[in-house]
Amino acid sequence: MGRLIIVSNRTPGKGPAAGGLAVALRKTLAEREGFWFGWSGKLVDAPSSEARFESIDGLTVAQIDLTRPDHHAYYAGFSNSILWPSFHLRLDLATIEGHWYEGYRAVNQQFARALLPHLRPDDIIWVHDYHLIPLASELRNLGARNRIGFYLHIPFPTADALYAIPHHNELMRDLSRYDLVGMQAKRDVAAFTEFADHQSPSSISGNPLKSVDFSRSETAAFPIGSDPDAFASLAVSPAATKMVKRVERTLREQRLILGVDRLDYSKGLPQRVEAYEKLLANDARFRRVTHLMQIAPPSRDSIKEYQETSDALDAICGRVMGRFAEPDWSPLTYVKRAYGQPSLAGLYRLARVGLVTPLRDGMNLVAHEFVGSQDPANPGVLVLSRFAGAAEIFPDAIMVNPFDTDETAEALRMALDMPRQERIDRWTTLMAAARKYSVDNWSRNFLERLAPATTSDSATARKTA
Ligand code: ADQ
Repeated sequence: MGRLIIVSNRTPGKGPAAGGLAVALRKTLAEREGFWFGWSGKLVDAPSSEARFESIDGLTVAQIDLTRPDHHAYYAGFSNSILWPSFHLRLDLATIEGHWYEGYRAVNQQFARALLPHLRPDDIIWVHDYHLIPLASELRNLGARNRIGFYLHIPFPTADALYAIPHHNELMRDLSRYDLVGMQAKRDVAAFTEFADHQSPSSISGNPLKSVDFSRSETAAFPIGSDPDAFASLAVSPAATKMVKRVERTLREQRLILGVDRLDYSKGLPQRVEAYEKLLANDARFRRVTHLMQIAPPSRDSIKEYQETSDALDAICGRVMGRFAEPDWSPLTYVKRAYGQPSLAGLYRLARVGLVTPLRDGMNLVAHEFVGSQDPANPGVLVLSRFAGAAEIFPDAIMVNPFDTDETAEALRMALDMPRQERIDRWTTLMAAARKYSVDNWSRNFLERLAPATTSDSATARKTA
């Protein structure tokens, strides 16, 4: 069985892994030989061309350092000010500085040069996310002939949003150099296929661009998930119970509506609070008996658009407080910090409503984690954006258009009024879907498709056949 090399922008750090994804990939790596390759988090004037290997909590990690200017162009620049907003259809929030592409390309070349000397011919390489689209091209230019797969964690854009990205044709050519391109949802594969079938009309000079040949690359949807049964156990763990007790003391009889997100404009946070404001304005019966808790730790806060989202959220939370708070009742709590998974699991279980309303999202793991954490005898209700990849997995959630705050307010009303039996029926179907699309199945399915003969399951199957 070939080794597995996972490549992502950052490698997992010491201590308990923060996200389900890191836990799942760690588990995959623990089952076979290989290592995880990525940026160390260090910025230096003259990075070594050699990767540093170390063992972190039993996981072999190889890291390189970057220069500050390269990192800026690659990370805050091309990746997060061009690709992220464009792929989320927010061209209004993109900063198109074409020169960032050079830094983006340079960092991908640096990754490839540092990785190549450590590759064996039968290694399987699994590259993660939009920061590293050119990596297969760069490795292949240096002579690598390995099976290389790519997984896009964010949505694939519509063709015209893609055309707005500088060098989009080169990026698509880069994608065609992977053996397998995995996406979150059928919607993404459809958008990709539309691009592949009707490629770039013409260049500035009016000459048709040479179209990209995708015939050697396979593209398919591999929806990511969480470990719902692990969340079910976590939600009743001592650490979760401690958090639940703390919050229950302040909530008393109020029903909790919970949002948990990175502070990002794609998550629809101001619209969500506005929907809650409409719920309170439209129906006085929900005042004093409901409470919205939004947990949203800052992310990418060196980027202006993220600071603006944070300001917008501050403003609307302040407005709702000013409009509805009373000396002995506050309608919402807004917490700008990260919590460990046990605390989150406890809060998910305590919540009557999980409010997951991104404007656009690759998948949204919070939806999966919320479902996993519920009490089967008295579950909460998932209110879910139809523009999250999760909408394809969880059709039994209450589905909303997050741009339509009247509709979201109505969905909140329905969720808060929903009888217990209907909550149980809906949750039972949601939990079955969360189990079917677990993160373990996701990584197994992707690797099985990327390198059918080399995964442990198929090897065992062949031996026992
Ligand atoms: P994200 O945009 O980060 O991920 P999401 O899928 O919701 O979005 O994952 C967030 C993760 O961070 C969850 O595991 C959640 O528990 C955790 N988290 C959020 N807020 C937290 C807090 N306050 N404290 C601690 N942990 C918190 C990108 C894509 C998604 C895609 C994932 C995985 O944008 O669409 O689902 O990758 O592929």
